[in-house]
Formats: sequence, structure tokens, C-alpha cells
Amino acid sequence: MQPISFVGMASALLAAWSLNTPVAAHVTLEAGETVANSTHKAVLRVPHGCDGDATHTITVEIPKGFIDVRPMPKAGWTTTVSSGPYEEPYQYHGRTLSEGVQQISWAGGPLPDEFYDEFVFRGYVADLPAGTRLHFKVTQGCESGEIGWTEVAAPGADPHGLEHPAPILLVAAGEDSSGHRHHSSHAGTQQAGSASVGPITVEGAYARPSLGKAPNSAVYMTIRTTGESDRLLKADSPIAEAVEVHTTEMDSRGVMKMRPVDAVSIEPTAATELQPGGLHIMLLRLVGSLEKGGTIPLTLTFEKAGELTLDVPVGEADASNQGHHHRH
Ligand SMILES: [Cu+2]
Repeated sequence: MQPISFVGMASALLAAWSLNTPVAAHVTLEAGETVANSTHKAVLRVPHGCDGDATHTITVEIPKGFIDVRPMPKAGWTTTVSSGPYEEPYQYHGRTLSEGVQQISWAGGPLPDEFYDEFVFRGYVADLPAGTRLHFKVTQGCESGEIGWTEVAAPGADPHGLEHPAPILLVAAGEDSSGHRHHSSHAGTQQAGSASVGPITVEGAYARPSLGKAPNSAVYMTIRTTGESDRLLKADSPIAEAVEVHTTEMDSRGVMKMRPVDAVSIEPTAATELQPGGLHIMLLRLVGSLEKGGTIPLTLTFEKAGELTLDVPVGEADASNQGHHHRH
């Protein structure tokens, strides 16, 4: 993985990519980490062509252990897969899978050298041991030839020195240092109040109990990323007729007011806090009451990491977070 420092650029136009990409020269996967026994959406990032030439083909080889693979079709490109038998069969959702996709090709474009694009596919990470590196060998076909992003470091060796490394997806341990379980974006398995998708982690989420017949409530949480900058684009929950991302500001008369925001930047340099008196997720026109001790489902959509659904406990945050009043 080639870490990309994008501090402060979250609101810049995507076109800025191509002006700032010498550091992002490699073909990489957007999320470098996943966990075993989970569905994973892989996003191949192609930052430029081959020595100035446009790209017309991207081919990726699917490594052993990444199964039930489905590419996302791409406008302007012809997507093809080649399938074959797995080295060994997998038990998957009550079925035995003995063959599947081994290679995906996107042909078309062309993708001019000065542009950036993404190629998406999803699959299921089999029951692999933590620490397994899945190497997705990529061949980038250009008008004048091709570049193979296929180099693989020896086990335990650092792949950073390689000139044309194969994009890596690391199978991480199921628990992080704080003892929290990591979870896939599959709903229904998370610990209430925390969840992760790709490099994004949500922790400490809670919803304010509804008061009497108050039609609205709010959800607070801490969001972090171990990857590049991302943006929270929207939130949804069946518990409210509308869900908006709000910020709280003081107006010229010193009155705190809330207003919707288009997106919230998630930067790798600092945690993003959604808290009373600041950014929050607004639940408008509640469908029922929010009782302390219950949970509500909430889906967050991130620009790059995609969707994450978590169960949000209804209640209070840590004592340190109490005492603020959310104005309406
Ligand atoms: Cu609000």
C-alpha cells in the first residue's frame, strides 16, 4: 500500500488527484485490510497510465481464499471473468463452492494518463488466518505495452521497496488492541455502537433518548480512518422519516443553530467527533420513541469506504459528554 497524505483536501475536486499523484503512482487497493469470513468490496485504484500512455485494459488475478467473486460492471468498459476450479472447495452459506472467478478483465476506456479511475469487485474472504496477505496481481494494458503490478515480497518482508508491487489485502485479526471486535459491513453481527467498513471505524455511538413527544433526536459517535481521507455522505435509519447530518454553529446573536451539511470529512490525522453542540446525525420525525436501553439501526454511507450499518444504543455517552443541551 502506498499511503497518501490528503490532509485538508477532502473538499478539493477529484480532478486534484491527477495534479498531486506522484506519491500515488502504484495501482493499489483502496482498503488494505479486511477480516476473515466476511464480504469485502475491493476497489482497485489506477492513478495513471503507462509512461504517458492511456490505459485500455485492467486485469486482476483473484488470489486463493477470495471466493464468490463478482465484478462491478463499468460504463465504457467490457467486463469479463474467467472461472475455474478452486484448489480446494469452500463451505459458503451452506453450499460447497468448488469453482469460481479466477480473473477479471475490464477492457475499453481508454483511461487517459492524466486521469484516475477505480475498478470494483466484491468477494468473500474465506476462513483465512490473521496475517494472511492476499495479493491481487494486476496487469495494466496500455497502447504501448503493459505494466505488471505483480511483485510479491517474501513472507515477512516489507513490500514497500518493490517497484511494481501487487496490491495487497491483509487479513487482520478479529480483535484490535482495545479488545473490540472488528466487523464486516454485514449487518447483524456488530457490537452495539461500534462497527467498521474498510479502514473506517465507528466507536461509542449512542442515540439520545426521545423526550415525551419530541419529534426529533440525535446520534453521536467517534469516526476514525486508518486509510486515506474519506467523507461521510449520508445517514439513514428506519426509526425516523428523515435523517440528516448536521453541524451546530453560533449565529451573529450568539444563538446556537443547527444546519445540514453535505458531507463530513474523515481524516486519518484525527478522530472525527460527532457530539452534542457540534456535528451530529439528526433523526427527524421519529417513527417511534427512543427508549433508554434499546438500540436503533443506523446506516452510514462513506464516499470511498461504502456503507456501514450498526446498532446504536439509546442512552448516554460517557459522563464527560453529558450536560450539553441540543438546541432546536
Ligand atoms: Cu440537528
